[in-house]
Amino acid sequence: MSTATTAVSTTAAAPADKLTKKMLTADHPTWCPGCGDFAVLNIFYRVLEKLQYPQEKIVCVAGIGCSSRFPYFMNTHGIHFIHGRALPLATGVSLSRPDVHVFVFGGDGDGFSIGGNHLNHAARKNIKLTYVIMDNFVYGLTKNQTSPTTPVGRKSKTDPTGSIDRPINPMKQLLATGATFIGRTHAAQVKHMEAMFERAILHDGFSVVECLSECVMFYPGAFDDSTPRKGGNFETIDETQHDVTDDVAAFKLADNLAPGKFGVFYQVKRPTKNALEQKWIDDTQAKLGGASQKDILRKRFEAMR
Ligand SMILES: Cc1ncc(C[n+]2csc(CCOP(=O)(O)OP(=O)(O)O)c2C)c(N)n1
Ligand code: SF4
Ligand SMILES: [Mg+2]
Repeated sequence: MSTATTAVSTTAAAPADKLTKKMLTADHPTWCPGCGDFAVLNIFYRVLEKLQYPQEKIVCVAGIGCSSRFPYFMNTHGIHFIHGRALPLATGVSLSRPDVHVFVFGGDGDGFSIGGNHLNHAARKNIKLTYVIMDNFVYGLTKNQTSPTTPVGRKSKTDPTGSIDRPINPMKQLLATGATFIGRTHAAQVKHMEAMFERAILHDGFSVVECLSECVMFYPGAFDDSTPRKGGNFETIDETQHDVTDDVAAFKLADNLAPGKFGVFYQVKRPTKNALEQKWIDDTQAKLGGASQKDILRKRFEAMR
């Protein structure tokens, strides 16, 4: 696992080993006891154990935040990067290394606030990666500021009299980006979370899952209305009634966000930038009699002098 910002680790098991949770586990997570992020980590281990990707072919990238500490807890390649900048870095990894599986983790602030612009572009380009947004409706790491998903009226350090800004609607925002797989789940609903992660990972394109994950330290009870054991209602999308390829229907589904629906809002097939770019490289190389990528680049730079 990564031990320093921007360092990529190389600890990997022999490819023949069966991938287990023990092998995937790195540092002891430093989250507060009861933080929803623990369940996200555990389910991610479980899905990777099921998929059995070679350990050295897994890359976890994150920005900054409590949720963004994720790569430290994974014994895979990992990069803890700049706040809001995980996606551009992960884009580069995904495009340059077609052999690896790229995962991005972060919070609502990292993804929808400072990183919002990058989210648009990674999604519209349909970069092959899976992005899990651990949404706790607050900035946790910096100890309780209003985030883009904080409900109106909620008091925080930056809004001592209550937030006056309308929060974003994550599902509508994600639909507008052009992401080709959009799901929503809840850290307290582990079976559902597992199914969402697995479907997202198996999607060939930019897959993103918003996962409600309670910050027990600064926003306890934020998701009680969607937690049955606390009297809430966890309502899942019935895919016999909802056509996941219909973006207008997905927008309508996203109207109810308190507590909202859970499941796959949208999924379509569209060529990834990875595939399109590879074709362009292959065609160019064929046209230039099998020249190497390095030679093609060198020639291009010479022509620009
Ligand atoms: C460029 C930059 N701006 C601001 C910060 C301070 N900062 C660190 S994490 C964070 C927000 C974290 O909130 P979120 O992404 O929701 O993650 P959480 O801690 O809630 O999991 C902020 C504002 C920073 N590290 N870098
Ligand atoms: S501050 Fe909140 S989000 Fe951060 S580790 Fe603690 S409970 Fe989790
Ligand atoms: Mg947050």
